[in-house]
Amino acid sequence: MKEDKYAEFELAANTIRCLAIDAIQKAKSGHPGLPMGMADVAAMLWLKYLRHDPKSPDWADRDRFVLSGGHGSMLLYSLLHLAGYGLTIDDLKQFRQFGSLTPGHPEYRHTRGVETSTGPLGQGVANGVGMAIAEKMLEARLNGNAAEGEFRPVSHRTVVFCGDGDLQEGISHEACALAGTLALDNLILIYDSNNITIEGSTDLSDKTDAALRFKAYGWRVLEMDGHDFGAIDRTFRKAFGKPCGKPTVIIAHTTIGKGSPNKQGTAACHGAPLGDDEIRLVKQGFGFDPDATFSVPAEVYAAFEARARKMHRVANTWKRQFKEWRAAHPELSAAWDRHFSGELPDNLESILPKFDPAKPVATRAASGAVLNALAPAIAPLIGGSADLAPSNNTYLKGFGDVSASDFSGRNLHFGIRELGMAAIMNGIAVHGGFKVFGGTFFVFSNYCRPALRVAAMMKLPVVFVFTHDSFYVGEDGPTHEPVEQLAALRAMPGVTVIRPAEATETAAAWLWALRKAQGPVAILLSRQNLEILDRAEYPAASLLEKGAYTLWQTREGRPDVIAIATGSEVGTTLAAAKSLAAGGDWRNIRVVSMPSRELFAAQGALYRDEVIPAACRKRLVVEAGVSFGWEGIAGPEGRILSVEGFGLSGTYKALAEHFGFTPANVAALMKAL
Ligand SMILES: Cc1ncc(C[n+]2csc(CCOP(=O)(O)OP(=O)(O)O)c2C)c(N)n1
Ligand SMILES: [Mg+2]
Repeated sequence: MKEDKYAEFELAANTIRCLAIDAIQKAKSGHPGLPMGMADVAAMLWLKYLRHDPKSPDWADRDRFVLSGGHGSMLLYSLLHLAGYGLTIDDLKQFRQFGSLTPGHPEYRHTRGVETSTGPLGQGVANGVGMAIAEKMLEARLNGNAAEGEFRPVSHRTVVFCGDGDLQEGISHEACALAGTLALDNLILIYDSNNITIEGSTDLSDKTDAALRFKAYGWRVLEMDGHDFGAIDRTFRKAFGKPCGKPTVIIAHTTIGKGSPNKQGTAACHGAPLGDDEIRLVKQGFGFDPDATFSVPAEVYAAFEARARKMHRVANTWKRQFKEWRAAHPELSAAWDRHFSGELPDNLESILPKFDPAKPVATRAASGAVLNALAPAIAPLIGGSADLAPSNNTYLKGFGDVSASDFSGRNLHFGIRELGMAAIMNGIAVHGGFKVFGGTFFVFSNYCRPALRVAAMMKLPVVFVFTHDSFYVGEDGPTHEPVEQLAALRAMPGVTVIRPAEATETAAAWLWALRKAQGPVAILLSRQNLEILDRAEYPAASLLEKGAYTLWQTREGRPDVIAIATGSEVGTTLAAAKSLAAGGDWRNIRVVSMPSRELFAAQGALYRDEVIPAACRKRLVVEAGVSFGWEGIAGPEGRILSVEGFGLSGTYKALAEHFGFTPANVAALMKAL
């Protein structure tokens, strides 16, 4: 009897296993262990618990599903095929092939139903935490005071599959500790505890008691045999039942490669095709035709279709109730649109703070003023810092903190968890509803980098506020003074790096980041005060959008020398040029402010040649970082004033002298060209 009750799930799970191993065999590469090990859990989840509508993959209130171990992508593709997301058997046959909808690891916005790109282990877990945070924050904003049983437009969960690898990665600690602190009871993490990774048993490197670990984070810990359908069902009933005020981890004890008589339970099935003979044995073991490939029993399609029909009804009911809700709650309905339309007020320029040209200000402080001026007008704008808000000036004053007891605030306290922060930002961004920023010292952008890379790949318009952007940090010394970070960020495709010269460019940088960015933006800001450019005297700061512009020139006409600077070096370079002109130097010196190399590179050749004419070969580049990457702009006769080693400890004035970042030295370099 017991078996009969779950026969449908077992058949579905075995079908998933066979689709996965057939596709991997055909591709001659891939990872069968995870799909086979998690097939039972996945079948139960997708056939009975996950609330989603394959017919409307963008349904705002769907449960989010993340496969953090992206190497097990065939599990997800098999599920997407069976569930009716439009992925065909032919697509599965193209697994890992050029241009297919079934690439090696799941790719966001490439395959319908994939909620986030996964592959770099651990990040999917943090993405899931970000999704759950976004959901909670939307609940607090949009559900009003709907009573128990009344329609609540935001009421979904995030379900994440993770493996040993995801939990060995440090990022899982960062994200899960925060999830526990925020009591994200809308988050369910299902741990594929098979005790196997690539090199063999996890005993080789990790004897952590996962249950104790998650208990210590403040999670609810459930455990189950991941191959006992009765146990899975019971555990899910609990996990998906009434929220318990904590995130839930389900430790699923599983066998990697379950169903493969000679390879299950060993690392052999982690990441290599099983081989034709073994696949035949697997199918025989399931009572399937060993000669049939990519075969799906009619009952399995029928089971998934029945679930899809039911979920379609659920989604349609939601949509109908949502319409009624909109009519009954015009204010909440307007709030919904503010969060989901992506539209910004068009009067943003007029609400920007006015900076007094007589009062130098650090660009980090200018950024804080800009953020705080914009925040009241842009409700979806939320963010925080990795414990450096007072230094990063990222706090939105008067808008409250996000905490376990109140998600209505707009300030996130990520804790000292830069990588976790970056991956959580990605989760918030893919979830939808918010425009998110995160801050830390620029030197620690290295800690954010793995998730920033995925943000760039996913083209997520997240904004990084990186302050203390050069050796001008001063006394904190070389561990805190970025030098190679600028070049490193610029090397990453799809990231827009903006290093404003002063306050007015800082405001322009934020406007660009909020309005136009199609991917991640890093705004690099100074610790030290910088002279403000009086825009009555200089060209408009909005020229920042072109990446570079002529800021000043000795006189009209063809320049003899072009000095190109970014960020805090613009002021130094301008002072140098002016001192030469005032001293009667005959040369026509042009000073170019280049806040963003990426934006400049995106301009047409005409504009680029207008700002930096090919004919003018006497060029000086001034930037407080390594010269790497500037050679093309400096040209064969140019010079680059840079910092090639790590910084030093001392007052920033002493360091500026030491490294030659003074108007006198810059003027001497201009002269020597
Ligand atoms: C950050 C990162 N490091 C390394 C890898 C390479 N890698 C892919 S899968 C894997 C082992 C994962 O083990 P586990 O999560 O237990 O998966 P299972 O073998 O159980 O399928 C490794 C090291 C990766 N994808 N991401
Ligand atoms: Mg494992």
